[in-house]
This record gives sequence, C-alpha cells and structure tokens, in this order.
Amino acid sequence: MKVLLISANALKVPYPVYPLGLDYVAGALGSGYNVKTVDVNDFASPAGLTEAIRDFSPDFAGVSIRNIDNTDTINSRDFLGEYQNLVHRIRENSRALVILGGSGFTIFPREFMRALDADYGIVGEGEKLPLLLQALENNGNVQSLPGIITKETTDIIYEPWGKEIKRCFSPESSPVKFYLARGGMLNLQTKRGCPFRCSYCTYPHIEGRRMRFFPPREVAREARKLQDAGAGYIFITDSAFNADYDHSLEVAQSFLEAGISIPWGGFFAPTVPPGGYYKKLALAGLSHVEFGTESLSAAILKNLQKPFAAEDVFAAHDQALAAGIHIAHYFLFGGPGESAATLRETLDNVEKISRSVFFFFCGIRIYPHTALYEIALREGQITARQNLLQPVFYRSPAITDREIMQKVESSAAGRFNWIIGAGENKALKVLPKLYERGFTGPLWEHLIS
Ligand code: B12
Ligand code: SF4
Repeated sequence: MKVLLISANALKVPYPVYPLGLDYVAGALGSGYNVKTVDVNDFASPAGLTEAIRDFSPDFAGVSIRNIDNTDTINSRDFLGEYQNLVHRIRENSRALVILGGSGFTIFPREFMRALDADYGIVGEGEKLPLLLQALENNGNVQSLPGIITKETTDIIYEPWGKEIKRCFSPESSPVKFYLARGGMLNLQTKRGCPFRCSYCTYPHIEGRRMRFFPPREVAREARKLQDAGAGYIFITDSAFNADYDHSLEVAQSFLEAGISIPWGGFFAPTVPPGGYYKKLALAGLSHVEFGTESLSAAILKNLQKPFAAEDVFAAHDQALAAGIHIAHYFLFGGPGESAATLRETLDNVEKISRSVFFFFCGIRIYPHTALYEIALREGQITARQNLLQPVFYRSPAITDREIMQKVESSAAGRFNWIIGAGENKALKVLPKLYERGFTGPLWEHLIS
C-alpha cells in the first residue's frame, strides 16, 4: 500500500517550518508501507505537486494541517482555501482516501472534516495512522479506534499515544534539502505534553497534560543526525522546554556527549530556574530562548493562569542574559481583566527588561478546550454552536482593541526590538534575504541594539 504524506503548510513567516510531525507519522508507518513525504513549499508551482501525486499514485493521502490562520489581528490570513484546493488536487489526480491530521486539525477536527470533505481524520498524535490503515485493509471497525474520526463522528476521544514513538528522518529527502537550503533550520522534540494550564492555550489539548519524556541520549542521537545532515540550527518544538528542569538538563548534557556543536533554541516558561541552569544549557549550545511571558501585570498573569509572577520573569531573564543567551519575550494583550492600568503596568515592566526582543500580540484567539473559551461563552462573546475556525479574539470589556494598539504602538515607536504582530512587520521582512545569504537561526537577535 502506498501512503503519500503531504505537509500543507505554505506559510513562510517568520520562516518556513520543517514538517517534523510527518517524520513521526512516517516513523510509525515503518517499512510495512511504501511511504513518500512531500511538502507544498518544495514545489515551484501547483503543477509540480500534481505531477508528484500522479507519479506516486497513492492509496492513502495523509494531509498535515498545522496552521489554521496566522493568529494575527492586524494582517489576519487563513489558509482554508489553500487546503481545499490541495484536497481537490489529490481527488482529481488519484484515487487515494484523504486522511487529515496535525495540530491545527486537532483543534478543529469536525470543522476541517466538513470543510475539506475528507474521508478520515486523526486527532492528536499521528502514530495512530497504522491502526486506521490496518482497519481499512481488513474491513475492521474504524469508528471504534480512539482518536480516529469520520465526517459522521460526534464523540471524539482524545487520548495521548502511549506506545512507541519513532522519528524517520531522511537526510536525502527533498523536504530536508529544501529547509537546509533556506536557513538550515531543522527541529526536534524532547518530550510531549505540557503540565501547565494557561487559560488560552491549546498545547495541553494537542499534546496532552502529562509530560512524556524521550530518553535524553536518544534525543541527542536525533540531534546529531540533523547536525550531520547539515543543519545550522535546531529548534526544539516542546511546548516549554524547561517544563521539567531535570529532563532538560539531561538533554543538554547528552548534547555535549554527542558532540552537538550547532546552536539551538526553543520555547521556555519564565519560571525561576535552578542556579546555573541557563549557563549549563548555554555550554551545550543553547543560543536562543523564547519566553512565553504574555503579561507583566500581576492581575493579568493570574487571570491567564500563568505559572509565574513578574518577579520570576525578571529572575529567569537575568539568568539567561548572564549566560550570554539571546532572549525574546512574547506578550498577549487584551485577555480577561485587561484595562488601561494593567497594560500600563506591563509596558512599564517591559522597560525593566534589557537586551531582549519583544513580540506583542494584541488580541487573544479563542480556542475550544481552553478556560478562555468557557469565559467567553459565559460572557456571551461566543455561542456554543459558533464555528471558531474563522478566528474570534477575546474582547476585554475594560479596553478596546484600538486603545490597546494605540498604547502599544506609541511605546514601540522607534524601537526595532518591539515587534507588533506576527512578524509580517517591516523589520522581519529582511529575514528571507538573510537566509539566502547563509544566515541561520531565528535571527531576531539582530533587532537588539
Ligand atoms: C514549535 C512551534 C512553532 C515554532 C516552530 C519552529 C520550528 N522550526 O519548528 C515557531 C515559533 C516558528 C512557530 C511559528 C508559528 N506558529 Co507555531 N507552534 C509550535 C508548536 C508549539 C509545536 C509544533 C511542533 O512542531 N510540534 C511537534 C510535532 C512532532 O507535532 P505535530 O506537528 O503536531 O505532529 C504530530 C500530530 O499533530 C500528528 N500529525 C501531524 N501531521 C499529521 C498528518 C497526518 C496525516 C496525521 C494522521 C497526523 C499528523 O502526528 C504528529 C506526531 O504525533 C505548536 C503547538 C503544539 N504544541 O502543537 C504551535 C502551533 C502549530 N503554531 C501555531 C501558529 C499559529 C504559528 C504561527 C502562525 C504564529 C505566528 N503568528 O507567527 C507561526 C507559523 C510559522 C510557519 N511558518 O508555519 C498554531 C497553529 C494553529 C493555528 N491557530 O493556526 C499552533 C498549534 C499553536 C496554537 N496557537 O495553537 N510555531
Ligand atoms: S502557554 Fe506554555 S506553559 Fe502555558 S499551557 Fe501553553 S505551552 Fe504550557
């Protein structure tokens, strides 16, 4: 049986992202299937993809739906039309059954099944795909498999995968070559799951709340494969790399033992680190920390259910800075309780943070399975039947979006390291040119003067 795995993500801002999820899906399928992975970014024109579909003539087409939209209130873009065209292209050029999966799909499975008229979908981890294919080959009962859905499914079972997880990384594959030629950034997972409960966040729903750790030495072996293939930078895709300090330190130690010499970075929670934590990570190559800070107002941090206070952010920042690491802080404005006073408190506190880039998002998107969803429902901002595939942003009753934007814009004026929105901003437009010239990594550190 032939399985064509397609990464549908054509978004290149802030940079194109290697479709790591499909490496795991291919790893789960193993040698029992004839598997080919393609990436829409890798084709100069849609005709190239059509040809690839025709040539391979798959029995199953697994489509990875990562982004729903760019979650940007200023330049909002959604990708549903692109995905519909892709599924249409698969249907026109093959007899493959269309199976959807991916993080974006997992947030809105029913909506995507309907909008794309797909045959099957898998919520959460794609390691379940072989179970679906076996059931289809044996005329088994597909509906009884947890997490596997059709357009008719009403009750969806979200269950983290508890069995083997194996990545299939092929240095010679066309998608790998594409990313190596454009910035050289590849990515890596060290665990799945996030134990925190930030009120707006989808990650615990996508990956589960319980952390499932990959053995550090195995992680380092995977990192070494990326380095040997020519990667110039590794992004660790964990929800929060430091959610477990011991495991992350063991990973760093294993990187040293495995001879990882390229820089790496990832998302961190700005919780108070143990002494010397960032120094140890820096010695193992950590070069960039992206803190999910979101606010520096005590009331808002509490409302967003963040697992830290403003003082903890300063402590984490200072330790990372002292270790010589590049730091970015992400902010989310306009959540429950946001007012002119809380915004002022945050912006004043931002001034206390030195040598960092700040990414400010004005407006928090409401996703199902989050506490914010329940709040928005109670406040009548959304209804239970509402289709949220088209982005809806929470509105704080105490301040308008316009006021938030004006205040943030006036504080950010003239400062290159204060970025508003998703990075489609002028300062980051230079990134593709830098990647073409051989620069690697997220590169936002060049905005810090
Ligand atoms: C790391 C990350 C980033 C990093 C990526 C860096 C890098 N080089 O890899 C950075 C910071 C660059 C980033 C940027 C953005 N991101 Co982001 N990111 C993530 C994060 C935390 C992890 C993604 C990941 O790689 N996971 C690890 C892999 C192994 O998992 P996976 O891809 O989900 O695959 C598994 C399953 O989904 C499934 N699967 C995947 N494909 C398929 C296909 C089939 C057929 C099947 C059956 C199963 C299947 O099986 C896989 C293995 O179990 C997710 C949140 C999350 N926890 O998932 C958000 C997330 C994907 N990002 C999101 C968004 C919005 C963005 C941005 C648009 C933000 C912005 N405005 O700039 C950009 C887009 C960038 C781009 N070019 O696409 C959203 C997407 C949903 C949405 N609202 O559209 C997510 C889900 C977060 C959220 N808000 O809910 N991101
Ligand atoms: S915002 Fe970060 S720390 Fe909070 S739940 Fe989401 S991934 Fe976990």
